[in-house]
Amino acid sequence: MAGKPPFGDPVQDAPEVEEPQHAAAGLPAVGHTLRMARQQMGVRRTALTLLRVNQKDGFDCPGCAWPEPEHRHRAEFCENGAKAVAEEATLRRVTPEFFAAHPVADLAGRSGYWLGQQGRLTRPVYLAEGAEAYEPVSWERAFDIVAEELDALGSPDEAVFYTSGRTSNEAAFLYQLFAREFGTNNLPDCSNMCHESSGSALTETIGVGKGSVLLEDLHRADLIIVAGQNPGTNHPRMLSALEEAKANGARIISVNPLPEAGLERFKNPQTAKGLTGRGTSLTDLFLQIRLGGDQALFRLLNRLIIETEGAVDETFVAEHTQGYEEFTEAARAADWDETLAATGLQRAEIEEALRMVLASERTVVCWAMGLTQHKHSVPTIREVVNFLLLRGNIGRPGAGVCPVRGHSNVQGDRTMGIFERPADSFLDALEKEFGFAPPREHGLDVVRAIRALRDGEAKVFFAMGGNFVAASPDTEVTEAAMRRARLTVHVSTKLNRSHAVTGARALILPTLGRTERDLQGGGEQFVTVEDSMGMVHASRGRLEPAGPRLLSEPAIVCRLARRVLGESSATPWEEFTKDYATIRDRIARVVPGFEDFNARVAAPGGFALPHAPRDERRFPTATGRAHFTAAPVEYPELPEGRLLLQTLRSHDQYNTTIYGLDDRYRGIKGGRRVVLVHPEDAAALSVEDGAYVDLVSEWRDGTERRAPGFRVVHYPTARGCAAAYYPETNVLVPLDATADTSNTPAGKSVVIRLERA
Ligand SMILES: Nc1nc2c(c(=O)[nH]1)N[C@H]1C(S)=C(S)[C@@H](COP(=O)(O)OP(=O)(O)OC[C@H]3O[C@@H](n4cnc5c(=O)[nH]c(N)nc54)[C@H](O)[C@@H]3O)O[C@H]1N2
Ligand SMILES: Nc1nc2c(c(=O)[nH]1)N[C@H]1C(S)=C(S)[C@@H](COP(=O)(O)OP(=O)(O)OC[C@H]3O[C@@H](n4cnc5c(=O)[nH]c(N)nc54)[C@H](O)[C@@H]3O)O[C@H]1N2
Ligand SMILES: [Mo]
Repeated sequence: MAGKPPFGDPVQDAPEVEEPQHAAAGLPAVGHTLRMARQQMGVRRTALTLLRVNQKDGFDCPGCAWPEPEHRHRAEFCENGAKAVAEEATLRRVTPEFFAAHPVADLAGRSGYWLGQQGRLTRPVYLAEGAEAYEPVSWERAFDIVAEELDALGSPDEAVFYTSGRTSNEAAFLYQLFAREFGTNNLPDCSNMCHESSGSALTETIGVGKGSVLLEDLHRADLIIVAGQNPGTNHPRMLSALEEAKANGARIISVNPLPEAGLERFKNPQTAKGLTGRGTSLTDLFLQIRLGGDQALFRLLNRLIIETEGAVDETFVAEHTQGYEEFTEAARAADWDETLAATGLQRAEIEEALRMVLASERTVVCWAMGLTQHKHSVPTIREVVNFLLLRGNIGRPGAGVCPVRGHSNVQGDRTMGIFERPADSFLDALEKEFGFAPPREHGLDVVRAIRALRDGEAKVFFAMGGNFVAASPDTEVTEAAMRRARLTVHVSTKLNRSHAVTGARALILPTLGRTERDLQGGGEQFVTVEDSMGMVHASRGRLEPAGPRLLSEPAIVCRLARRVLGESSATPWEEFTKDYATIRDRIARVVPGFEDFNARVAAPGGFALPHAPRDERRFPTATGRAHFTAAPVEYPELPEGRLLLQTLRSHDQYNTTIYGLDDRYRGIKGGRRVVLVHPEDAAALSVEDGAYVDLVSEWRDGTERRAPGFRVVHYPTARGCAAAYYPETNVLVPLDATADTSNTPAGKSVVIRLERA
C-alpha cells in the first residue's frame, strides 16, 4: 500500500530511497561540504572560515568534541564540521521585521528545518504577556524583565538554568556562579540526555567520570571496539584515527544494530588515495546486535575471559581493584542461550570476538548514544568497565575507556560546574574563592526540570544555548510544561522550536558564535574548551559578528548577574566581561587541574587535564580501588507484533538543527519521516517498503503516544529493531522512560507498533 505521505509537508518531506552506501567520506563528501558551505557563506567566506577550523590559532569546530591531532592538516575539519560552521557563519539574517511578519503562532507551525534556515538572530526580542509576536527590545530592558521575574519567585529553586554543550569554559563558569549566587543548583544540561550514563558508571567504578584515553592511545591500540556509535556521521574525524590505528596493526570490532557506512570503509578526504580509491576497510568483525543487548554480550565475554587460563591480569586485579570475587560469581552464571537471545548474535560470532579480545594486549572500548540511552545503560557501561579491568586495560598506554562526547564543549561545561549535583569539594572551593555560601541541596536535571515546570513548581526557564523543547523527550508533555512557565529565556544564535513554545513572557537573546571576533573593553578575547579526551585549548573567532548588537555569552551572564544580584554581589562581574583572563584566574583557583591556566593555555595546542587512572593507575573512588560491579543482566523485552525503536541522527542534522533532508550513507533522500525496518519483520507485520504508517509507542502504564506518517524503508537492521530520526520521534519517548541512576531519557529502546496511516 504505497502512496502519498498523509502527514507533513509533502514538498518538504517526500523521502526517496536508494541502496545504502558501504563507505564514508571521499570525493562526494568534499563536494557536498563545499556546496552547503557556499550556499550559506559565499565563496570567499567559505575559504577563509574553513581554513581556520581547529588550527592552533583558529577556532574550535562547533561540531563534535573529537580531539585535534598533534600534526594538523591544513584542512582539519570534516564534512559535518563544515556544515556546523556554515550554519553559524551563514550570511542570512533574521531581521526585526521578521518577527512582525511571523507571529509566534506562525513560528510554531514551521518545521525546525525552516526555522534554522532563516539565519542568524541579531537583536534581543521580547514577547510580552498576551502579545502575539516578539518585538525588538533593548538589552537593558531584557535584563530588567528577567530580574523582575526572578525577584518575584518564592524561592530561587523555582528557576531553572539549562545549558547546551557549545558554551565555552569561561561562560559556563560564570553561568553556574551566577545561578549559585542567586541560590540554586538547578543547572540541568544536555549531558543529562547524552553521556550522563557514562559519567555515572565511570565515576562509581574508576573514580573519574571521563574517558581514560588520549588520541595516541587509539593509535597504539591492538583492538578497538566501537559500540553504539556512528562516527562516519557524528565524529567523522574519528575515522582518521581508526585508519591510523589500523595502519599500525589494530583490529576493530563494531557492535551496532545497523551496518553504518563509516565503520565499514573509510575514504580519507585528506589523502589523494582516499579521495579516489577504495579507501580503508575499518571493521574486522561486525556484531549486529539487538538494541540493548550490549550488557549481555559483555557479561558473556567476561565469563569466557575468566574461564580462559591466564587471560585475567591477576596482578592488576589484586593490586588495583575490588569486588572481583562477587563479580566472577555473577559472570560465571552468564548463559549462552540467554545471551544469544538478548543479542541476536550467533555463537561463532561471539567466539570470534573472544579470540580477538584474547589476542589483544591493549584494548580500547569507544561508545556513544547506543550505550547511554537505555533503561539499563549504567549497568551496561559498568560491564564494559569490568571487561577492561579483567585484562588490566585501564591506565596502560593504548588501552582504556573512550566515551565519545557529543557537543564540542559538553565535557568542559561539566568540569566548570554545570551540574545539578555538584560535589561538596567544588562548592567549598567556590565558597572560599567568592565569599558566599552556595546552596548545598541538589538541583533538577532535565527530566526533573520538565516535571517541575509541568507541576508549576518551576516558573522561570533560562537556557544558555540549545533547543530544550525539541531535544527533550515526550514532546507534548514538555511543550505543555514550558507553556506553564512565567518566563522563558533563550540565549541563542539561531531560531528554533524552543522560541515558539513559550511561557507567559519570553525573551530571545542573540549571542556570538565560535567563529566570531569577540571584542570587549580589554581588547580582543578568546575562550577555551575541553575536548572528549580532556585536552583544554583556546578558541578564537575571526569573523565580523553577525550583527552590531550581539553580546558574547560571558557578557550576557555578567550583565544579567549584576542586574539580578545587585551591589550585594562581591563578584567583579564588570572586570570579568572586560578581560576573560580574569575569569581564567578564578577557574585556576577553583577547578583542580587548571592551575596556571592562563600561562598553560597559551601553549599551542593547549594542555591535558590530569586523569588519575590514566596517568598513574590511581583510582579516586571511595576505596581507592577500581570497582568490579555485578548487576543483574537486563535487556529490553519485546512483546509479540511490536518493534523496538531507536531514535537517532541522520547525516544532515546536528541534533535538532536540520541541515538538509538527506541521509546519504543510508540512501535516504529528500525526507526525514522514515522508519527503517528489517524486511522479514516488515513481512511479518505486513508492511511493504514504501507503505505509510503511524508509529505508536506503548508505555508500561498503558499510555500510548503517536508519531504519524512515516514511510517504511526495508533496511538491514538487527531483527526486531527499528530506527527513525530524532527529534521527530521524541514525541514517542515517555518522560518516565529513563535510565536507572543517570535518569537519561531512554530514546534508544522504545516499544512501538506500526499502524497503517
Ligand atoms: N554531524 C553531527 N555530529 C554530531 C551530532 C549530530 O547530530 N550531527 N550530535 C553530537 C552529539 S550531541 C552526540 S551525543 C553525538 C552522538 O553520536 P552517536 O551516538 O553516534 O549518535 P546517534 O545517531 O544517536 O547514533 C547512535 C548509534 O548507536 C547505534 N545503537 C543504537 N542503539 C544501540 C544499542 O543498543 N547497542 C549498540 N551496540 N548500538 C546501538 C545506532 O545504530 C547508531 O549507530 O554526536 C555528536 N556529533
Ligand atoms: N530522542 C532523542 N532525543 C535526544 C537525543 C537522541 O539521540 N534521541 N540526543 C540527546 C543528546 S545526545 C543531546 S546532546 C541533546 C541536544 O540538546 P541541545 O543541546 O539542547 O540541542 P541542540 O539541537 O544541539 O541546540 C541547537 C541550538 O543551539 C543554539 N546554538 C548553537 N550554537 C550556539 C552557541 O554558540 N551559543 C548559544 N548560546 N547557542 C547556540 C542554536 O540556537 C540552535 O538552534 O538532545 C538529546 N535528545
Ligand atoms: Mo549529545
